Amino acid sequence: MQFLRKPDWALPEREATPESIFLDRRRFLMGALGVVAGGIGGTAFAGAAEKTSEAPLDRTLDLYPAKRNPEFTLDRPLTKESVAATYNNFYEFGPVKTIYWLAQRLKTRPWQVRVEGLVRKPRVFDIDDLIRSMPLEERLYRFRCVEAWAMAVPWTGFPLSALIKVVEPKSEARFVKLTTFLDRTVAIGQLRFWLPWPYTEGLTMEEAMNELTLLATGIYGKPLPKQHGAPVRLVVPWKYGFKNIKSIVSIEFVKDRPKTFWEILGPDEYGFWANVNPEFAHPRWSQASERMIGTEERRPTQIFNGYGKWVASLYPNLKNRKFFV
Ligand SMILES: Nc1nc2c(c(=O)[nH]1)N[C@H]1C(S)=C(S)[C@@H](COP(=O)(O)O)O[C@H]1N2
Ligand SMILES: [Mo]
Repeated sequence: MQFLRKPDWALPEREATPESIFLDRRRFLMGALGVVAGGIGGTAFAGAAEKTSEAPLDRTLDLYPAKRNPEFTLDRPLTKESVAATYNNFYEFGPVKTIYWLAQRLKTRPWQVRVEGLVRKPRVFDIDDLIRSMPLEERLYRFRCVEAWAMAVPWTGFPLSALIKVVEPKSEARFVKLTTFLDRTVAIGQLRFWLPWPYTEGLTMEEAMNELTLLATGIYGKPLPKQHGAPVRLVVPWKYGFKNIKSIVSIEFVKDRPKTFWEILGPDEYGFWANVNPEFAHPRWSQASERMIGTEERRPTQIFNGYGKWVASLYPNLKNRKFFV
């Protein structure tokens, strides 16, 4: 209960894990009992779970590594694969960074993604059929969590726009709402019943159609490990990390702006827009710089995480605070 004894600013950044402290403070306020993470049969990091089960195989293995798109280059070294794979946020499996072993409980085959709502051609895709029908490529992207840690990784995926074209949105569709799986028997974090499961996120149609917006199915030239959000997760590199929703089961086209998991919990801290901006401090910490995981190097944070060339035109008024919360 460190968060009751010390104010946040007194905690070293690595212990602070601000998003989880926020959740725990809320839990405290609501007077509920915490569910203690751990102890429930997680398997080894390598994902041994599949060995003994009847789960069908991933039918996409031959697609990796995909060809790298040279348009996207980095200004810093890649984060080490093992560092990125063992320092994660995936609250379905608990509010700490070391959930990779618990995430191995997730079964990612068979897996379906519903694409529905205000579209002419709604579809339910088998994940392997979906991935095989899309143009896979590798992109090196920076990634910036709202907690001020950062990484640089090679994602494999396809533009969300390619999928959007297949289902033909109607003109009334103004937002895209994305939803993560819900299964309390697998995801022990979802036993924290006072949180607004399933995890949801949203984008405007323009953001969803932007060339940077990826549905990632792989990382480091291989299919996504479960802790990174297998079998398919969103990657929007100009926004804070929490927008990058993992393990997606539904993509819905809607008229009204969806309320998202973090916006429900803390609208002043983790809002809908969440574009990276070093000049707009989080209510509880500065966003001026970031810490690269693995090397601990500190770097100045860039507006739109350095992706303004692709997205600045979506947000013409940079003084408008709302775009950065
Ligand atoms: N479903 C789901 N998606 C999620 C989260 C989560 O808790 N659940 N955490 C988000 C946050 S806060 C971050 S920083 C990134 C972390 O992605 P990584 O663990 O692959 O680095 O995932 C995002 N997507
Ligand atoms: Mo995050």
